[in-house]
Amino acid sequence: MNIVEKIISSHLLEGELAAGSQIAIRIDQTLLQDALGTMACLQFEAMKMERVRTELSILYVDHNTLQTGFENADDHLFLRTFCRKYGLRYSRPGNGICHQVHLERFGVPGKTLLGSDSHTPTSGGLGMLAIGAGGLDVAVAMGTAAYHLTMPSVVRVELKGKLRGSCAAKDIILKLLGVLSVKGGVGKVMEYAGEGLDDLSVYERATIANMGAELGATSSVFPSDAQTKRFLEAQGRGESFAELHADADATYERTITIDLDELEPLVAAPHSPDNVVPVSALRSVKVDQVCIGSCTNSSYSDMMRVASVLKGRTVPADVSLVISPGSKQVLNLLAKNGALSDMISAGARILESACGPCIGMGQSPASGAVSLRTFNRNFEKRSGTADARVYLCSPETAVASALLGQISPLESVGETPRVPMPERFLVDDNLIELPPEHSAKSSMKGSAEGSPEGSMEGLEVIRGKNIKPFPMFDAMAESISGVVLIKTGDNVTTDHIMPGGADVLPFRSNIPHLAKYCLIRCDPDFPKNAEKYGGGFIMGGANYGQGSSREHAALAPVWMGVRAVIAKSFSRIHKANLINSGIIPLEFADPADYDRVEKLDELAFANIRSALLQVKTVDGYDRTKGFAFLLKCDISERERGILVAGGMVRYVQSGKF
Ligand code: MIC
Ligand code: SF4
Repeated sequence: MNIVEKIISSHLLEGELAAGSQIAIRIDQTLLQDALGTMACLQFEAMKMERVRTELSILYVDHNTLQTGFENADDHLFLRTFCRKYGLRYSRPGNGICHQVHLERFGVPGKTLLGSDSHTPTSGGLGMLAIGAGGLDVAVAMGTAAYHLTMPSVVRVELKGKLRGSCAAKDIILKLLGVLSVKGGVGKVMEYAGEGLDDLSVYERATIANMGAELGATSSVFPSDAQTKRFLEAQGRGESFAELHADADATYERTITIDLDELEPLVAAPHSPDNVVPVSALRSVKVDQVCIGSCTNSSYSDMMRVASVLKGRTVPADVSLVISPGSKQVLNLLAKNGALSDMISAGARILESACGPCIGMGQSPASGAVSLRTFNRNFEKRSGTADARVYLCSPETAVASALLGQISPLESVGETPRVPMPERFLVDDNLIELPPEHSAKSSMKGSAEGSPEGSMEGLEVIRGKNIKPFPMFDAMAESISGVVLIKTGDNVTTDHIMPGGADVLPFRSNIPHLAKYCLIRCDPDFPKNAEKYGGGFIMGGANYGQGSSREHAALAPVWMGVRAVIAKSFSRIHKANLINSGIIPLEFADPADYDRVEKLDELAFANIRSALLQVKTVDGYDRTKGFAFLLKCDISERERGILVAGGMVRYVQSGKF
């Protein structure tokens, strides 16, 4: 068996290990972050779940840390009191970015993790099967310790040779993105193997696993080996180590080989992570801003390499360099060993350990500026500046470019060796609050302490003004009709559908407010049209809904009366979010029909409810143009039940999972 099959078979609750079949697996750990967590917590309550039933469930406050009004602080209080009542750990603002902290403090080889953030697979860097999902799926997993998914196929990525010179782990995943594109991983788990792994630390592996999300992959997994053991021991968690390798006769859908000896430093140019070009081709591009951090590249090793390059130098006045270390642990180590002082002296602007500029929470670049970032997404407008040009690269390329004022490889500022991991990290979990029953009986050392039991009655969840109730939607009607409210091209991201940023993110439990921003990045008239026509349909191209796991990209449309999204194809998480929200995901049986149907055409789907329950195809009719067309609805039996019930909350309320 390969590693993925080993982990799935030891967690299998339903189904078989055949790629494409429907399975349910046991979930050991769940992760929520604040931006999606508020809604997930409201859904958990709406589904009348009583307690978390996993080995470990945790909520991190890392996205909404900018407090320009009462909203985010209200959310923090709600989340903290929710965690106390229902049995979750609570990672306070200041403790760091969810994926970085989870890797450091909770990831366990061979275990399963479901997180309400698309970069949850970061913990695959230490041999976990870590999957990103919508908040509703995570809420259900918190209450039942189960998750339903399609058994992915497994692609083996063989790393040959050794990372050299200016190259970094980021260049490995950028290389893969260049080869496979942002659609290339849909329905797959990337499993890494080969001699190149021997020299890759858990942090470097985590950078690669993190950006598997940009491939659209369900997850990315590394073996658990000597590097993993060293990392866990340095974190004071040696007892969590378990060796995990693929069997010699393991089979894969295919193998992709990357020769590390041949690799060169790479950059993803605007506006997509798969728009990959060599640094050498971009050397004349002047940079205005450089941002180092995010859940992809904010580890201790990343920061130390950056600090060692900055030491004794000054960033030129026409470049703004901002650095956000990924966790309290990392920031504290930099403070203790003097590296932070090297950064500050060079002119770097130090931000708190949080998502920050990656999600448009501050540091928006100047108009038309070039911003070079070590992040994982460079979708248009995500930085908060509509005409900024955002490039993605490694910390090595970022720091050299900051010093030289133009895109440059590390070698242009001299020889700088990779920084070894410390023997022992600074371990102190004082910013992780335990639910009351744990604080009484546990020491926080291990990560699997058994399900919390006992009633927490009397503990009050505090709901400030910013916390709005979860909106309920109707069950599916027998027949539906309406107009095509928008027609988009390929690869529309959830950032297009439901933008992030400082002005929108604080309202993540306020769907009516969020609806005003829905799809305006594609068509400013979308909210107006949805209101005018009383809802209708969204028409998308290929890979519709790629990117973030935010289910608000489904909840806002359903609130606006959208009953179906018709696309050439969907991203995995967004498709699940549509179903969980009661929106029908339909695909053109003949992609040529995409060209025939136009914006504002009136479409009718007679007896769609019955059709969905019996067959996998749906008949559509374009009343404006007078032609019939066929659509596919490729979903599982369970998903059909969820859809016709009017979404997951109603489905669970009716006694099903
Ligand atoms: C992102 O990187 O887009 C986010 C913000 O972390 C999202 C989650 C969200 O929308 O809250 C993600 O990646 O899933
Ligand atoms: Fe946060 Fe950015 Fe990572 Fe999303 S991608 S979790 S916004 S750091």
